[in-house]
Amino acid sequence: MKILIAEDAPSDRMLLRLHLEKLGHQVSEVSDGAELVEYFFEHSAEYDLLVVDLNMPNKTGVEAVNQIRAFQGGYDANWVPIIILSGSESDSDILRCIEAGADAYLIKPIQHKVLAAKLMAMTRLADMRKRLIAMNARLEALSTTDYLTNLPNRRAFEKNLQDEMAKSDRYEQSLCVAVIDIDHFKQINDTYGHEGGDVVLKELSRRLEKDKRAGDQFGRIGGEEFGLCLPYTDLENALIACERYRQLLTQEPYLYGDRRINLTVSIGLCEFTSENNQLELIKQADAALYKAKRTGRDRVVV
Ligand code: GH3
Ligand code: MG
Ligand code: MG
Ligand code: MG
Ligand code: MG
Repeated sequence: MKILIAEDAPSDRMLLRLHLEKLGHQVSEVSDGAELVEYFFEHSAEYDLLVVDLNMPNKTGVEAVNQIRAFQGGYDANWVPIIILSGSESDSDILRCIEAGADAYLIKPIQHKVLAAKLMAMTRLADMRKRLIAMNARLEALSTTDYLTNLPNRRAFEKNLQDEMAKSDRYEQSLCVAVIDIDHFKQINDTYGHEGGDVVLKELSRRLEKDKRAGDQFGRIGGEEFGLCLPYTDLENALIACERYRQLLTQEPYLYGDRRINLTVSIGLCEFTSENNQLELIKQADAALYKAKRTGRDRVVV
C-alpha cells in the first residue's frame, strides 16, 4: 500500500515509517494537520491509506479528517481509509474521530501487531469499495448503452437531450433535434435476414460515431431509428448537417459477407424553442419524419 503519515513528533513519525516499511508499504510523511490537508488535496489519487495523529499543531487530526471527508464524499473515486493515532483513551475522543470520518482509532504507544491487523482490515475495506465502484460503473454503462450498436440507448439519449435543452435555454443558444429512420428496413431484413439487418445497424452506427461533428450526439431510440441532437445549431445549419449525415449513411453500400446492401434514410428535423418540452420536441421531429416518408423517403424534412 501507499501510505501517507501525518505526525508532528519526529521520533514517532520515524518509528511509524520504519515499521510500515518493514511490513512492505511505501510511506510518505507530513508533519502537521494543515500540511496534511494541503498535500492530500493535491495527491489524493496516489494513496491507499492515511495514518493521522490526533494532536498536531495548526490543524488537529479531527479537523484535517473533517476537511478531507467534506471534500471527498463516500462516492469519490479517491476515497481512502483513515486511521487515527492518539495517546488519549477517552471515549469521546474516539467518537469524535470516527464521527469526523476516520475508520479506525489506535491508542499510542502503537502495538505493532494491532497496527498490522488494522492495516489488513483497512485494505479489505478499500478493496471492497473499489469493487463496488467498478461494478457501479459497469451497471451504469449497461443501462445507458445500446447492446447491439454501442450507441447511447434511448434513455441516455433523452437524458443528454434534456441537458442540452437546459444549456440552450440558459445560454440562449439554438438547438436542433432530428430523428433518422432507415427506409424500408423490413425489406432489408426480409432479403438478408435479421443478421444482415443487424450488420447494417452496427455499420450505420459506426459511421455516425466516426464522422459526427464535435458536439453532436446520437442515440439508438428505436429498432432502426436514431436520435440526433445538434447543440449550438440553428435550423439552417442543422439542415446542412443532416443532409451531410444522410449522404454519409447512404452513399456507400453496406457490406454483408460478399453482399453489398444499399439503403436510404429519411430524416425529420426540428428546432428547440423554449415553448416545447422534450416530449413535444421529439414528437415534432417524428412528425417531420412522417412527412419525409410520405413525400418519397430518402430526404431531410423540417
Ligand atoms: P419505413 O420506410 O416506413 O420506415 O419502413 P420500415 O420497413 O423501415 O419500417 P417498419 O417500422 O415497418 O419496420 C422496421 C423494421 O425494423 C421491423 C423490425 O423487424 C426491424 N428491426 C427492429 N429492430 C431490429 C433489430 O435490432 N435488428 C434487425 N435486424 N431488425 C430490427
Ligand atoms: Mg501529536
Ligand atoms: Mg415504421
Ligand atoms: Mg424505417
Ligand atoms: Mg421506424
